[in-house]
Amino acid sequence: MTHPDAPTRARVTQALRAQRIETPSWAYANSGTRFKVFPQEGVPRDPYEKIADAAMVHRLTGVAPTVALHIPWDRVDDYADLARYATEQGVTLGAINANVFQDNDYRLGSVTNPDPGVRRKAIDHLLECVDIMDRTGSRDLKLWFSDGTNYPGQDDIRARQDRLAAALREAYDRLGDDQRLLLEYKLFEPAFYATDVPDWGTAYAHCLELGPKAQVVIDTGHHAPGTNIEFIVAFLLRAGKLGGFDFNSRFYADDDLMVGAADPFQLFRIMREIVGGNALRPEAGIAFMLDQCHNIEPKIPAIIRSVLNVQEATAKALLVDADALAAAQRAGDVLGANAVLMDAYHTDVRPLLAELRAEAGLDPDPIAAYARSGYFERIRTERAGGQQAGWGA
Ligand code: LRH
Ligand code: MN
Repeated sequence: MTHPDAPTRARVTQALRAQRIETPSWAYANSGTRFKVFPQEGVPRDPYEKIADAAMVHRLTGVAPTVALHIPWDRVDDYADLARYATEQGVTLGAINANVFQDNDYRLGSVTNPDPGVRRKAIDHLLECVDIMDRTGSRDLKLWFSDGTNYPGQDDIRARQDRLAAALREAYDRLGDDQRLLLEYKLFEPAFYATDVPDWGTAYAHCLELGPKAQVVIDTGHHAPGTNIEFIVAFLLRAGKLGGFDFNSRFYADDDLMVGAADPFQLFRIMREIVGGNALRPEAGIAFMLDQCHNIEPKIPAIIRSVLNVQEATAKALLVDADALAAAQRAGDVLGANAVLMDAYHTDVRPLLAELRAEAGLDPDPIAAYARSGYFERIRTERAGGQQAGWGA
């Protein structure tokens, strides 16, 4: 499809203008692998500087108005002041990510730990995160548990599920009316035998048990190779249990690379299910978040590139001729139906997105605009001293 007709262009551009992508505070900070964390110049030293960088991404892209926080990496004395600062910068604070995967006490698990004292400590952290949400005005409590075992027999799989369910119940019951609990699953790592929330089915079952304010987060790097993620998207959307995404991409495991970098066709297929399920609009309540680590590449340009990758996949998904697709599917026209999808996928949507940015008063090329802005040179100088932020692992 070379140039969409006027009605199609109007429908597509209206949807793209309403798109909202949340960037993660930790992607602006130092990160790495167990082998090495390579520090970079200009990296933020505190949550305020992380928010300033996120605000720069929003100023250049126009579609990244919220920043996810991670506790304790983003712990501050005054969360209301942090929220005020974010607003001043033109963004707001998004999901609050709990962290029960870095304390020595959690060697054998956090909320699933055999020791009730350790479980209590972990649950109290989840409750503290809801207190923080009350002060930041955040809607989502995002929970990922590294909990699991490394050897068969190490612990009782069913007993750990009972402990997990009890902890989730306590956190869920603490939520306010407009707050949600988003449960993230991951196949393995750091546990290498059994992870307590390993897949979408386990997360879905726990969210069903909890209630309407509990939904599943799909981290695109958390599946076994070959997993059809768009099937999971379609299934959870249909069930009203898809709360959001942690977007990134991978060639092998949880590589946390830029979304769309390793498999842009997969991202297109995922966004196709979102568009097909009429779930792109903000009112549908899906949190489109990035969860990435820029271990060797410059962080802010990488996040801008990632936002653009999501926009491009979304634009292609919106260009799918839904009527032609439905007709081919009804007719059992296998190749015809696939061709309709591929036609949209092979459409170069970059000119359309560049026009959209220009219409919004933004530079058509945010990456070039960032390079010309002098922002990096400024933060490199301003942030020369002090302790750079990171995962503290
Ligand atoms: C776990 C995970 C989770 C976060 C962390 C930063 O791999 O995807 O979403 O808490 O990364
Ligand atoms: Mn994640």
